[in-house]
Amino acid sequence: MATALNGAVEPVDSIIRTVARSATEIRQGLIGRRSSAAEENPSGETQLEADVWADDLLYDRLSRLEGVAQYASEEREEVLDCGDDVDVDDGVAVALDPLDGSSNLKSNNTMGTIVGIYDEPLPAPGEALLGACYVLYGPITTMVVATEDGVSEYELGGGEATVVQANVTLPDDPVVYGVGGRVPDWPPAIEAYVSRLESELKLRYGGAMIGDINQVLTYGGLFAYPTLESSPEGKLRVQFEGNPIGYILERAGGRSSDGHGSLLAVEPTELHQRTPLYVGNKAYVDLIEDILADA
Ligand code: AHM
Ligand code: MG
Repeated sequence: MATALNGAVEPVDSIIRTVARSATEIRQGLIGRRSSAAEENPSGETQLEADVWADDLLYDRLSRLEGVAQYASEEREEVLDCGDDVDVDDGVAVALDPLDGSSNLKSNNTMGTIVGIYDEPLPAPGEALLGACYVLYGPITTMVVATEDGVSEYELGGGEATVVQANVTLPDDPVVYGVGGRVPDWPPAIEAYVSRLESELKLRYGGAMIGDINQVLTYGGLFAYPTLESSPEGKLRVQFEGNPIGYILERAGGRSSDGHGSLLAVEPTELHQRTPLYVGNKAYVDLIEDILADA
């Protein structure tokens, strides 16, 4: 039997392995699926054919796995119950962003898949995560997996996940930053924060959080999609984006915040709830909390 990825126990290991296998297929299936679907997702964003297709594929694979009790995604209104005999209290719930940053598909740029595995019914706080992972569809396909044991990076190919780095930790000497939203929409506190970031770090912003997060994990630094004048809750969603990414960055030795405390401590009341998000090296996450506390 194969060794568990990053020490994950069942059903977390099966879920992560299934995502890894599906990723190669998803990458291939993006060809010809770059146009808009007729629908909007529950956050009011236009879906691409690829968003809907990847969501269906992952639902099909993950909902069959033993121990998976619930499936939810950024592309569906409601939580789906899986199987007839899996009690939500006994099984796990998976929450996915099937194609994060899919607006990058038109210009053929980086995208990702994000997965959070919770041991509580959805919507659930990040503190209920048993593990999380993301796939990065870059020049090569990689996967970053976090469990209680820490964080590992894998290369995906030929149906195999090959470890390229075990014990991934954020570099101590941060290099890059990326902050979402338009400058005229940034509250004064965010403008002040970004001024500090740009005086000390190098800008890397690609329009897909997973690409930018992988830059932060590789070089150290800070990624934020902050509170905006037009949207105080920012853009990103707690269940599908904030919690899994916060969990991964915290397990890698960094911090996550909604501007006031760890993302993992947010108690969600709605499945598609949004949150401002600040993740990366501790000093820069502490800094935004200090600036917002004084604002
Ligand atoms: P999506 O999940 O619908 O693709 O939206 C999330 C994405 C993030 O990956 C990225 O950080 C952000 O939206 C980019 O937004 P913007 O186009 O405002 O820069
Ligand atoms: Mg997303």
